[in-house]
Amino acid sequence: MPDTGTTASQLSPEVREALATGRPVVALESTIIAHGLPRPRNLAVAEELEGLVRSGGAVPATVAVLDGRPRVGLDKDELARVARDDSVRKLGHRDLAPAIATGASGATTVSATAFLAARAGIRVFATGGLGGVHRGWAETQDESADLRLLARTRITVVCAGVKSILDVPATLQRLETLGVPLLGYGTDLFPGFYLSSSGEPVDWTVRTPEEVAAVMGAQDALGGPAAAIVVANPVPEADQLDPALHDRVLTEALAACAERGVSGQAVTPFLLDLLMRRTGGASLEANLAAVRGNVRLAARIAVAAARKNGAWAEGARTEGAG
Ligand code: PSU
Ligand code: MN
Repeated sequence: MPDTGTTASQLSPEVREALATGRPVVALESTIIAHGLPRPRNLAVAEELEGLVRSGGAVPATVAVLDGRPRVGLDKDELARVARDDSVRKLGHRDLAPAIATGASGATTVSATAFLAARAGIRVFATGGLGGVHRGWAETQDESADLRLLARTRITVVCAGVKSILDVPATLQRLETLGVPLLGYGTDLFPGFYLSSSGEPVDWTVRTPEEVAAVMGAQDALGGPAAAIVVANPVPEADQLDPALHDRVLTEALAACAERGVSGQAVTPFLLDLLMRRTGGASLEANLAAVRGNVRLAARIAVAAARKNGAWAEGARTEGAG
């Protein structure tokens, strides 16, 4: 292969084969595994999420950087390493080059995962909640790199909105300013991550995976600069965190964060962990319910998009190498 001056990601054989034959693939991020969920449950969840993609008829591609090499699709041992190894860092898009150059290992956030997945040719990506504009932005200027990266990356991201620890209206405004299409899935209210609704309206509502695939097709046909499509899929009401408990504990957690001077990359993991402990684990269950729903929906969207592209016929489907 000619040296183009770029570091190619290493695709797992199964993901490579699926992409070459037009089979549906769903990218999964690894920061939620390494830094967003408690051990040892995180590994069980990582495996469960890959299983949900498979039962939806798609191939899972968990993304991470291992020993300085971007990886798209991990085997069982590699997934376990991401879940258990203390030296696994948190890598946003801007951290990729330093991690590669120094041979570091890290879990990828939404920004780094979307970048690597899109570059590998993957069209659909599932996560829990996007990063966004933090409360108190006027003092800290803390806005997740997720937003700007999604504004220039062609990938469809299925999420339960943005994390409710954020300033949700400000984040919605940023998505509008940055030109990122936003679709409510089965709802005209923007989901609230742990909660089914944030109370904020969305302009566009879709109700089936085929409708999402149609938006993807229209965006492709339109051309122009690449942008993501955000599909905001609410956690079912039965699985949401009790809203009163959510509001009370979140206020406490935000105060603790400010008091201890937590900043930068540490803010999101700190808040998610404190919420989990202060809700007796209830926020974790709501988070997991949201992620599971997003992963299932992402698989259905990937299948609908692959069908639409016609390159993939279920009848001709071969079982992958994994
Ligand atoms: N969704 C979850 N849990 C998480 C995250 C998303 O349910 O831990 C992660 C994602 O990787 C997202 C990151 O990109 O949190 C945002 O971190 P920050 O605010 O530092 O950009
Ligand atoms: Mn941040």
